[in-house]
Amino acid sequence: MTIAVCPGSFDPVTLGHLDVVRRARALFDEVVVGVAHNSAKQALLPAEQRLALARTALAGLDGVRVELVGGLLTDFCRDLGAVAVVKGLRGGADFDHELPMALMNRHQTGVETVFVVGDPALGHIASSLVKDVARHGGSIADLVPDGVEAVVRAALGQVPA
Ligand code: COD
Repeated sequence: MTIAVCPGSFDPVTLGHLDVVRRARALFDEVVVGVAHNSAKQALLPAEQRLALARTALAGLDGVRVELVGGLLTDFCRDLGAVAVVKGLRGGADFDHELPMALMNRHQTGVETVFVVGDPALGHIASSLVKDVARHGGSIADLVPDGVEAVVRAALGQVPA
């Protein structure tokens, strides 16, 4: 039984994330989606809301569950017995950003990072851009799973929660 962890901020979960999780699940017996805090980013949605949205979006995907990452990602992986971290790549900039983390994580506990290339049709989707589009009044309906747009708009103060 091989377990992999798909970590992210999921602020909010997008169709790009779902693509990465599905690709990870095709490689590993179980995928644990880890909703983490990115210290380099100020989150729009609180962790519990990011967790709930990711759980709803991934409900029904066999062999996939969603949990909060409390401390270090490597401790989370070790506690689960995960053999790999799976990250998605949209291009070279993603790889440059991810490589130092992959090296640091392997240095800490030996956990490997597996990179999957995302669907290029979703390569324009990033949570930060999704929030920018919503913030300026654009539609994000075709970028995020059902139910996410309303939560983002409420968090931005555009509609009642
Ligand atoms: N196509 C392909 N991949 C995609 C797409 C898309 N359209 N959208 C997102 N992804 C991938 C990203 O490349 C990333 O791999 C993953 O999905 C998650 O993305 P985000 O934006 O939700 O999450 P990030 O990038 O903010 O990552 C947050 C983490 C906290 C998980 C990350 O910073 C991390 O792994 N940190 C390590 C924490 C730690 O323990 N640090 C100490 C040692 S380094």
